[in-house]
This record gives sequence, structure tokens and C-alpha cells, in this order.
Amino acid sequence: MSSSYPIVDIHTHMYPPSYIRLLSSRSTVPYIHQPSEDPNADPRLIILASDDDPARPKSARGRPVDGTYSSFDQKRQFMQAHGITCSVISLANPWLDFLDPESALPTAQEINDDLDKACAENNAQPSGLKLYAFGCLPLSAPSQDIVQEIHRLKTLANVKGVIMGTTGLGQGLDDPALDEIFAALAATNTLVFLHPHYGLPDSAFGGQETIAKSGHVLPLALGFPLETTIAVSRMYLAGVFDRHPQLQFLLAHSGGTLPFLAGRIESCVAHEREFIANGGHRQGPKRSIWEVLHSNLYLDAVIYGQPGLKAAIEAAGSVDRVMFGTDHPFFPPLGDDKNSKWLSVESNISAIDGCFPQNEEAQRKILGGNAVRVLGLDL
Ligand code: 5CU
Repeated sequence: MSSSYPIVDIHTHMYPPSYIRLLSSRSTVPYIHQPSEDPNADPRLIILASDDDPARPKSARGRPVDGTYSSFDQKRQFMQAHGITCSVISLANPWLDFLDPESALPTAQEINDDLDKACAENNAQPSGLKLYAFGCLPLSAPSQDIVQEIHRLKTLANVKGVIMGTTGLGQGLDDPALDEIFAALAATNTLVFLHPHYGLPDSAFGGQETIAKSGHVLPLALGFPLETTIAVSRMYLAGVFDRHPQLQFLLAHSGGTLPFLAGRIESCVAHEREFIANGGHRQGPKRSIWEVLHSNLYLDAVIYGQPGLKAAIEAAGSVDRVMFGTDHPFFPPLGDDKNSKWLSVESNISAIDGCFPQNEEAQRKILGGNAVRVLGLDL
């Protein structure tokens, strides 16, 4: 793909070297395992609970982790190969969720500084490729540390928001203890890129043995998007967007199944007798799910097909609220040709193309214009 306008990838991950070191120092999920029997083999990345299948040797668990996960050179090669002019990189799951409270803040600071520095070094080069970052938060640390890091991130020139998972402080994103954090995010105008990691319990898929028969398909194709859908629905039902009307979230994987289910959520809320608006005694959400979708939520375009992308654009209320992403380095080509185009990227691009075959303006917005506007990117 080559175009006369910026192509911005807002969903593209890195495990910077400091994070690789951290995972390599661990032996429980999440961890990186270097097979001792073959020191030349790629280490294994074992991050999902379903990856750590005790029925397999460690050298066969998870997936190989090569330089695409941590090398900025390889990120640039990938961008060049796919005509991407700017990437907003983010730490991949499970971020810092597993850290103890004492180490969380210094680790977040180190990783955020590493990301900002790598972007600054890249942007000083004349290659024409730009890098920005979503920072990470020390969510297992005391709230004041989290708020402190939210404010500090605003001083890092190349950090354009934060990425986080769906567990928040450990109890989910409807936890009232998050109000202080959400207030700080809203007050600092910090976009939150919400990304799944934990999926659904194995039992939802028939247990680990059934999951293993199709590798990552069930946890990734269904578990991830449903996790996001449930997390945002819980936030909505708990009134988070009523209490924090300025909060801005970007939802991974086109919002999971939220675009498809929003009407059903709205209908269930309208019929729930528990809610004060319907004669009950509990405060239900005050704003409609559509209003929240149109004013608090952006969706990425990482959905790999036209029907999903159309639903995302329709639910977001406008083509102005959907942004292109690749999910690099996940879903690499399976063959030996390292230079081949990535099917995952091509299917996202052809979905955009297919939704707007005659509308270059709409394509331009999704492929980069919206990210430039929303994140204030200097391209
Ligand atoms: O393939 C995977 O497991 C993943 C993952 O863990 N995180 C992600 O962003 N995409 C795919």
C-alpha cells in the first residue's frame, strides 16, 4: 500500500528489551522460556493462561518469540513493507498487571521512558517513519502512584495515551476504587487504549483439552473480544461514563462484540425493573449506550472483515471514530518468507477498502486522519 496521506497504525505492540528481560526472569505466567536443549531455538512466549498447558513440555508451550516482538528495526521494516507511515506502539499484554505493588511504579517509569526515548530517537532520523507510544500504568501500585504516572506521562513528548487491560485494580473496570484514576485520566485528557488479555474461563470453551485442539483460536477469536465487551458493558452499567463524561477510550478489536450487541444492551436496560428509571431502586446508567459510543468510545479497525467493520462504524456513529491497526507482531505469516505481506494486515486494509470503494476521504480518515486528529500526532 502506498498513499499520499499518512497511514497510522494505532494497534501495534512492542515488548521493549526491559520488558523482555522482566518476562525472561520469571517462570510462571507470564514468562519467556529459553529451551535449554536447543539454545539456537527461539525462546517461547507463554503469556496466556491457556498457553501454559502442563501436558506439553515448556519448549512447546505458547509461541516462539523472535525479534519482531522487541526490535525497533523490525518494527520499521514491517511498517515499510506495508506502507505504514506512523505507528503508535504499545506494550503488549499482560502489561504490568502481574507486578507486586512495590515494583510497579519504577517498572512503569522505566518502560515508559524506554518507549518515549525509542520514539524520540526514531523521529530524529530522516526515514520519514514516525513512532509514538501509548504508555503503561502501574495498576498494582497504590492509587497515588498510578495518578502520579498519569500526570508524568503528559510530560513525555511521544506518549499519546495509555494502554490497559480489563482488570483495572484487580476487580474490573466498574470498581468504584477506579474513580480517582478515571478522574485523573479525564482531567489530563488521556486516551485509554483498552485491550483484552484474560479472555473467558476455560470452562466457557469446554475446558483446556478442547481449547488445545484448536490452539489459540477460541481464546483469541472469541475470548478476547468477549472480554472487552463484558468489561465495557460493566463500566457502562456501573455509571462510569455518567460520572466521568470526559473519559475517552479506544477499544481494541473494534470493541469486541459491543457494536453488534449495543442495541440488545440498550433494550435490556430499558426493561430492567431494578433500575430507578423503570420503577426500581438501583441507579441504572443515565446515558444511552449509543451516546457513550458516540462520545466516549473510539474503535480500532482490527476486525479482519467487512461486516464487523461496518458494524463498528455504524455503532461508533461516524467514520470519524474508527482507526486502522495491525496487531503486529501477533498473527505473523506462517510460511518461511519473512518478507511476505501479512495476511492479518491485508485483511484489515481490504475491509476498509471494501466498505468504502469509492470514498477516499473515508479511507483516509480510518487509515490515519482520525488518529492524527484524536491523538494530536505531529506528522
Ligand atoms: O496472539 C495472541 O495471543 C495475541 C495477544 O496475546 N495479544 C494481542 O494483542 N494479540 C494477539
